[in-house]
Amino acid sequence: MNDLLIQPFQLAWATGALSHGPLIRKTTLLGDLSAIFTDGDATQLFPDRPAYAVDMFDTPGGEGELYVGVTHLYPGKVGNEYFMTRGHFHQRREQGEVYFGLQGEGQLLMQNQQGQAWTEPVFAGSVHIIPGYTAHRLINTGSQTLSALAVWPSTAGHDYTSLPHGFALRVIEEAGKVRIMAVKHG
Ligand code: PAN
Ligand code: ZN
Repeated sequence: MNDLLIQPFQLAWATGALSHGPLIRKTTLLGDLSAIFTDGDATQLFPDRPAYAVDMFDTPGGEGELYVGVTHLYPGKVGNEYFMTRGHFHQRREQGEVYFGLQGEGQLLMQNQQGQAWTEPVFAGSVHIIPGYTAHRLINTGSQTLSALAVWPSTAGHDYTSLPHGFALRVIEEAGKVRIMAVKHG
């Protein structure tokens, strides 16, 4: 076999489009996210509107293996709160992840197990090292799609239930500006 004919997986850095590999796409609708927004009821006005899509290469999992995926988080707000991903700890808490900003602008919100939360701006070319034991969520504060590449251990798993009070910071629009605010009880 001629190795030169084998195409590697490909990522279009400017858009986050993945190609040349078996792909899985998971779309999350606004209607699935009522629990995470302050004005959760407002998500039910447009329950079928896609909030974000995650494309990932359908590669084998297992101990020591990595998954590669791109999140496309669409622009929008629920009330004054920007569209965001559900956010999670990894089931295997010690396992970290790396995010790379590709297009758009937003924030990566992180929170440790002691409840301390912080954000990093996400933009084309930004690199984010998410430590182990740290929950993470993307927020789109711009008017374009926010796309970020992620690489994480395939055994990490996603735990969506261990932030019963949510994250301790919220990202809202106030007087036309992005504001990151602390919330009581997270
Ligand atoms: C990402 C996230 C993706 C969607 O691939 O899974 O951004 O966010 P939620 O999983 O919180 O809905 C990742 O962090 N993987 O581990
Ligand atoms: Zn993750």
